[in-house]
Amino acid sequence: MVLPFSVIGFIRAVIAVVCLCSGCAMFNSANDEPLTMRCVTSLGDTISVFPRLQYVFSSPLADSSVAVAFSPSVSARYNAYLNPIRDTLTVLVTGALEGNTRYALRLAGSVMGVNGSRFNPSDDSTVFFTYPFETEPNDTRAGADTFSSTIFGTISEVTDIDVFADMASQSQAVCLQSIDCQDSFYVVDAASRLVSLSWQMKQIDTLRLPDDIARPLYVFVCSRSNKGSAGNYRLYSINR
Ligand SMILES: [Ca+2]
Repeated sequence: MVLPFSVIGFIRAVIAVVCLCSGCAMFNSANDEPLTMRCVTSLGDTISVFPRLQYVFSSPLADSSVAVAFSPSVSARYNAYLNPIRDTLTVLVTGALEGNTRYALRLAGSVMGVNGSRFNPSDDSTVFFTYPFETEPNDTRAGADTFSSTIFGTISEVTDIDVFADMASQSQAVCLQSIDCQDSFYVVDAASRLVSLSWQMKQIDTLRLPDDIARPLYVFVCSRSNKGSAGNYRLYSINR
């Protein structure tokens, strides 16, 4: 019997669909790989007390939200959110973690990828250490915090002042990185000489110190009063 051309075409199409579905099934079974979560933020030895950590999953998640858990537990404000295609988790800490502290961060519950595989909190965790954080009250020289390389702080209101004694004997510059704000600073040396920047509006302001500066130095961090800006910052020195 000779089948009409249109019937042969139909049969071929059915066979193609069956093969395609079969191929998909094989692909699915081959795709049953364990779901993994990889931290793509460079953690180094020590990180900010206001970290922004990002994790990439090996498969987009079926879940619409993900919770994380810090150990030790934190009272700082933070958000954990997925990107629109649900394959990247961002953990943004906007309050301050404890300074000089070792933290472990893991998922608070298991999540499932769209391929059906799961990632459990026990599967992996991120460990990091935080830089020092200011201790209030530190509004005067007498109550100054000390720092030798890096310290973080918060100008909590426009009238707040944070004073730090720079214990580094070789610092040639003092730098202030404003985080989501515009803080300001100036230096008073041991001979009560004021050293300040003529212009401060960058995210990172760098103040070069004169060679004859009298140590120890006191760094005064404050808000930019004419802008009314207050917020988080990183203070650090550059050594010779
Ligand atoms: Ca203060």
